[in-house]
Amino acid sequence: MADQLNPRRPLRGNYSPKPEISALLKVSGNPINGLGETTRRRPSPFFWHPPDKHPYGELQIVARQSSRKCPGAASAFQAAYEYPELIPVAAQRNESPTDQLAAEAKTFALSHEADDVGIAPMDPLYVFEGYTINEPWVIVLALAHNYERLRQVPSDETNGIGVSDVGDQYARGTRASYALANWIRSQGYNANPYPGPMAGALLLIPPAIAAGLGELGKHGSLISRHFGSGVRLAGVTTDMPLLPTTPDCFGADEFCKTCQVCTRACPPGAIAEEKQMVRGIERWYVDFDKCIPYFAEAASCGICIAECPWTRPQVRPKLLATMARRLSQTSVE
Ligand code: B12
Ligand code: SF4
Ligand code: SF4
Repeated sequence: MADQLNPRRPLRGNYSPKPEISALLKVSGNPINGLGETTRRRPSPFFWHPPDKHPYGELQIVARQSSRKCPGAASAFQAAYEYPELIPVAAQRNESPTDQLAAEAKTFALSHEADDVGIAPMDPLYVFEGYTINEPWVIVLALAHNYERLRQVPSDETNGIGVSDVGDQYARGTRASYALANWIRSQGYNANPYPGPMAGALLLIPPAIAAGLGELGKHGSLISRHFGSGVRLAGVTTDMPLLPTTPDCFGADEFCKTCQVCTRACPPGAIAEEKQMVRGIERWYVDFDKCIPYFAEAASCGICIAECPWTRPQVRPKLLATMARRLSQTSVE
């Protein structure tokens, strides 16, 4: 098993946070996330927002330092923060029909580093409290990880390959989202990019699910039929008239109900076995208070997305076939 092969990975139950890290977790993150709340509301600004917007500024600094000290990671993340200039919106509009504009935007994204692309109407519930997004459409881009690199997480001073791949994919997300925003601007419409690694105004997983890029997994990340959980997201909001893409339910949510790979692999045991009520929606949930100390100590961790069976290129096609069979049987019954 990967757990035993990877000397940097403590087994579940063998990890306890360093006291100096625990001391920095002064407020529980789960009430901020709305755990147990039955009414729908926008997400509160949280980790990876400016430190004056949340109570985890010091933990954020520790987390950043712990990833950057790994070989190769500092330059990989640096590239993710190299934001190109945004060009002014052209005076002349591309007045092509909506379906053609949507097709052109997708083609542009796919030829500028995006590995998958989807479109969803903007929903205020995607926007963090205290921020405003005026554009009516969100285009979500998927950037696939290199599995052989990702599976080497967690990283440390002896091996920075996994976290460097995280930085590399964020850098692709920055380039891809800025390129698409600039292309849309060149067509006479407004557009704004939302790349990682900082959170920005836009929560990315819900619009990605609505746009058909995948399903929410038990580990709290999106699972794509093409890349499993080994995928980063970036967004572009725009007033270019577009058409939505449809959600993609290929059986990941159903599979998670009986799979326990991530719950067992997560060293602090942060991944809940059952769905929880969070801001008015019953869904998979990760306990922030348990995840964040290990995340901060272990160079952004990432074990859950690397270990998910859907992420393994040899396993994914078999799971897709099994779940397609299972879903078709359920729909017949
Ligand atoms: C803050 C943040 C974190 C925080 C807190 C996460 C948390 N869940 O509490 C920390 C630092 C712990 C973290 C860790 C990780 N993160 Co993070 N994180 C973010 C960030 C910047 C904002 C998300 C946030 O504020 N969450 C806090 C609240 C809002 O969380 P929540 O209510 O539980 O909602 C989460 C999900 O349940 C879902 N969700 C929310 N509302 C709804 C509604 C519906 C209907 C559904 C179905 C789902 C859903 O989306 C939220 C994503 O965390 C996003 C980027 C972005 N702008 O969205 C990346 C992001 C979610 N992280 C990502 C990843 C991959 C990770 C890690 C694996 C680390 C790593 N090495 O890459 C771990 C996984 C931990 C985990 N299991 O959640 C990716 C996920 C990609 C994917 N395949 O889905 C994102 C999208 C970054 C990116 N640009 O690609 N992260
Ligand atoms: S990122 Fe968090 S939830 Fe995922 S395995 Fe690491 S500690 Fe667990
Ligand atoms: S490891 Fe298993 S339970 Fe966890 S997200 Fe992947 S499929 Fe779902």
